[in-house]
Amino acid sequence: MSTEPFYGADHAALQAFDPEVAGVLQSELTRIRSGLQLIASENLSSPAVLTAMASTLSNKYAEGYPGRRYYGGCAEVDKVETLAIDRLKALLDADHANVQPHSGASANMAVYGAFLQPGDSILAMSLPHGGHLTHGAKVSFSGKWFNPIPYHVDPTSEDIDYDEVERLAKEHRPKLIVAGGSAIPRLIDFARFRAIADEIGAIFWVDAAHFIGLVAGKAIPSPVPYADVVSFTTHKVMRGPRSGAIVCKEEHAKAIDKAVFPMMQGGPLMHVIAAKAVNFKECATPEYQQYATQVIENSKVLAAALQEKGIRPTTGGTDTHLSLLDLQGVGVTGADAEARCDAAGITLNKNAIPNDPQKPNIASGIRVGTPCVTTQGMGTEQMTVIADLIHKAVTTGDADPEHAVSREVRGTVTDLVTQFPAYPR
Ligand code: DSN
Repeated sequence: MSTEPFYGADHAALQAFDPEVAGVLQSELTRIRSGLQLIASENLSSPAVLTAMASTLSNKYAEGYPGRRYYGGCAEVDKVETLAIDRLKALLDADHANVQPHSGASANMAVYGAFLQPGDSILAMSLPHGGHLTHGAKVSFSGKWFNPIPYHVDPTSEDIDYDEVERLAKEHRPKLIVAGGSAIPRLIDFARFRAIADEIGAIFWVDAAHFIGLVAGKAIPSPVPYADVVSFTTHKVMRGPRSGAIVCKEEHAKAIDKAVFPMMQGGPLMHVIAAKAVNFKECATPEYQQYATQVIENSKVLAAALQEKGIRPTTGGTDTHLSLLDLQGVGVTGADAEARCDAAGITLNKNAIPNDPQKPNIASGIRVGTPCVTTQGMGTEQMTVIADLIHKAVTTGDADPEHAVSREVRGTVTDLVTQFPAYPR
């Protein structure tokens, strides 16, 4: 193989030509390095993944699929897409994979395109109870073009109310049932969903965007044996490029491929597909599997330590990379907590909790995830320190970065990220 460097990621050229944009790239890296990143849906992808994205594959038009493209010159990108498909199928033990979705929302749109007609009903988790915008929210295409029937969490357990799912399924007989969302801390009972879908002859779709990285790392059970189709993003726990993908049963392969292209998308982003191929290779390593297990262990310790301090994790804890924390007990809103943490060098997001009395842009909760800090090498010992810092910032801090508590917490954050750097120099 040639050792000639391929073009891309030429920092000096960018700095010379466009110092304004180069400056933003540099200061974003500084932001990442200098604080704690606890947003559950973010991660720090590897230099190998970033390099594939900063490559000449970005130039290539390749509508179609490997071996059947609408453009010439696709021999090289065919190789990379085939690698990505084969690696993903092996990683998830799936019949069929489509690696072209540009994002999670694009992947989900293709699922609708493959199985539904406008006006069809879907049964999906309510957004304020932990679902996702693309699962029927009124402001999304999914709520405008389809008829969503929302299911909720049980008021006592705060976990999915499976009895309600079954009742609504029998009552409304939706064409499609979706499991998954953006703020579900517990494992999902895929077998129960499958049984409910089978009772009414519905398609069972799992939106695994949040947790597919844990499945890939063999840290939690897989939805693949149960679901007709599984859509996901590749940049959350999975740590790949900012993108999406779909796996499905062989019988749905044609419908999914046609729905991704030409129904919902045009030219695939071949540089991002190359980065997905790199990421899927990373996910198959023992190091990745260790990391996936550690993400959950860290998440459990962080949630338990916050609970001890009076910040209550909904459902009583977590089985995954995220916890959803109810701040009503400490009398602080999600919006204030987010701002106070931000001022103290801790990035997380306000989040509605089930039956939240606040509006979504204020919210009564925060969502906290451990993918980034685990990528940086932090373990359970650091999680108890982070719980102290969150508690201090939330309950006694201020949105002003110059406030004494912001400064004090930021000092400890600096110590942590110095010991466990993001993108070490
Ligand atoms: N915005 C993503 C999240 O934070 O969970 C979901 O699309």
